[in-house]
Amino acid sequence: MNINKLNGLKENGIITDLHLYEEVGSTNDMAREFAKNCLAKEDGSQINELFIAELQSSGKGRLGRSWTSPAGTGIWMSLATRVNLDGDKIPGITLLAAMCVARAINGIALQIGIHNLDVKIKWPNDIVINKKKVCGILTELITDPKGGGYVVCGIGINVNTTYFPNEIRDKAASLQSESGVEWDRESIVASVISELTSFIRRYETEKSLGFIKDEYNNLLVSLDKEVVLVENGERGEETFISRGIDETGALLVEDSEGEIKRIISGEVSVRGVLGYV
Ligand code: BT5
Repeated sequence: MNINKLNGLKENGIITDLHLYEEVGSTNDMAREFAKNCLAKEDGSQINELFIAELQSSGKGRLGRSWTSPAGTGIWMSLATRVNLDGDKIPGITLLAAMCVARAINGIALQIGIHNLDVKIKWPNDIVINKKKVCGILTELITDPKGGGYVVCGIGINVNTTYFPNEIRDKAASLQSESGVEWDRESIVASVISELTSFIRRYETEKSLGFIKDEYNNLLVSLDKEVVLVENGERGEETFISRGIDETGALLVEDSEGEIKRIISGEVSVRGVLGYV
């Protein structure tokens, strides 16, 4: 990662500081430590601090899962920012981040002359290309007892990765594997972070995801398709039709009687009837 190409983020006031590491356990853990210190010192109301690593030795997924983060080929980054939002609004930040990643990939693809990349969002926290996962997002909250707190939004993007371990080979992909060309990691970081910081500020004011809803739903891999629900690792028998998110970020699914059920991220996940997507 070329730090000089990222200095603009700081010079333009988009982030307050950038921490770039060769190797860490997890950038989310670095960002959490930082946020906890700010909280202890009651010092950080304007914080937008970015942590990036070339390699994560224990990258984290959700629910104790791990995130494969080999050296130099991907973007492993976490944004720590103070938010004035209640806890139930925090999962919405994952949806904002997914939207920013999808936009960044699509925008840069056009600039470099790629017109047919099938970039989709798999609610709530994955970006897929050709139905394979290229990005995962892990949002955590460090609560302030006085209200709000710090959000750590961790984003992992497989950019120029060409080798995946056996466990994820069938479902993982990278921008390079799906487009056949190398991508500039710094341009993606700059695009995602400048948009994400402004989306988070807007979400804080509006307390609703209404401003991304339509565009998000257009990018949704499952929209108007059959899905099954997975609860505590168990695939349900019943099939539903995915109808996209509402303003709160819940996924609406319709059963065979036409009844709509709201799925809150974190409680249940959604799979295509034939597998992961
Ligand atoms: C996620 O969890 O997708 C959240 C991943 C967040 C990673 C970022 S990197 C920067 C920051 N620092 C961290 O420590 N984490 C964040 P989940 O939905 O639970 O998916 C995890 C599952 O994705 C694993 O169980 C694997 O099946 C699969 N997986 C692991 N590594 C992958 C990779 N590099 N590409 C695609 N799939 C992967």
